[in-house]
Amino acid sequence: MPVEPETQRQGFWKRFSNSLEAGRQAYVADLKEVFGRPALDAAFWDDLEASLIAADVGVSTTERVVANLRQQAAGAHLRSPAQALSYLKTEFGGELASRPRTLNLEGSPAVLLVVGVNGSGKTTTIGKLAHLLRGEGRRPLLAAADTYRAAAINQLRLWGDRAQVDVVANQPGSDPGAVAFDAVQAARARGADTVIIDTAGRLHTRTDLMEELRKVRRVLQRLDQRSPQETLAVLDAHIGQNSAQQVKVFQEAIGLTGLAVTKMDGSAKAGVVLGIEAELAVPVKLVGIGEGLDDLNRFDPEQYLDALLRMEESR
Ligand SMILES: Nc1nc2c(ncn2[C@@H]2O[C@H](COP(=O)(O)OP(=O)(O)OP(=O)(O)O)[C@@H](O)[C@H]2O)c(=O)[nH]1
Ligand SMILES: [Mg+2]
Repeated sequence: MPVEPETQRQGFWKRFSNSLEAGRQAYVADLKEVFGRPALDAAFWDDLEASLIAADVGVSTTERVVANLRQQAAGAHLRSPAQALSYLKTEFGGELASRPRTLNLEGSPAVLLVVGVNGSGKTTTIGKLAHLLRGEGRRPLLAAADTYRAAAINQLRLWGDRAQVDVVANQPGSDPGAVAFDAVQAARARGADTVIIDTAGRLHTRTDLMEELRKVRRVLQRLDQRSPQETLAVLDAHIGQNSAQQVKVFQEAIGLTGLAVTKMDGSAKAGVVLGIEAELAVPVKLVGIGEGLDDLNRFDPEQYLDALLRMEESR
């Protein structure tokens, strides 16, 4: 059967885009090579800037830090690419350290509301987070407030089994606010100290979705003024800087206390953390690097920068 011209074009551009992505990854890997060079010449500055942009640090953040570095070099404070690397780490490190990123778990129970667009990794992050917190001696309980699809409820139940935590759920189509309410009451009755609430993420019903999230928040606040202790937006690292727009929508609608960046494994856009934090001033609190129980951790600026800048002492 002959291939439709339209399909053929799409196939080509898809492959084109994939090949750019592969090229990007190879290029970012060269950051180490750039810092290993002998001199701070024009090629060094060009390649440093291009590598940071390719890693999705963001154009304005990249331009700002590279301009600072060049100023240091002009003033002879900085003489080699190796020194540039430690300056850069100090500069980024200072910015990351200025934002509080400890998870607020003070409440009985502490309530964590997890939001984000479709497929960003909310449910998976919640399962992994329950496991992480349990490992720290806490007693989490999950709330299946993504009630749009039966599959969503079942997926959360599966994670509940894996992480060995209870899941409070209702029928598909039921009111998400009611599920959140039930979960907090159940946590109090059962002595669970943390409630993690899964929510729906479909952007095509955006207005409804935001209204629904506001409603869930109102229900929680009626139970406890300080709740939810955390409202976390989950972002897919592959989407990179473009997810800043998504974050803004959630930030404006319900307010955010932190971000969880998922799928950092195999993403060429690991620099996204720096650009998004600089632009939106919402701290990244969690990072996900896979689909296994242990593939989530609290964000650690030091380890992150070592990995991103490919520092020699990277652990
Ligand atoms: N490689 C990788 N895959 C991940 C990670 N986190 C989530 N995923 C995968 O991404 C897909 C979507 O994850 P979900 O947790 O279902 O995302 P969601 O935001 O709950 O999706 P909806 O409920 O449909 O809005 C699944 O196939 C997950 O296994 C991660 O850190 N790394
Ligand atoms: Mg989900």
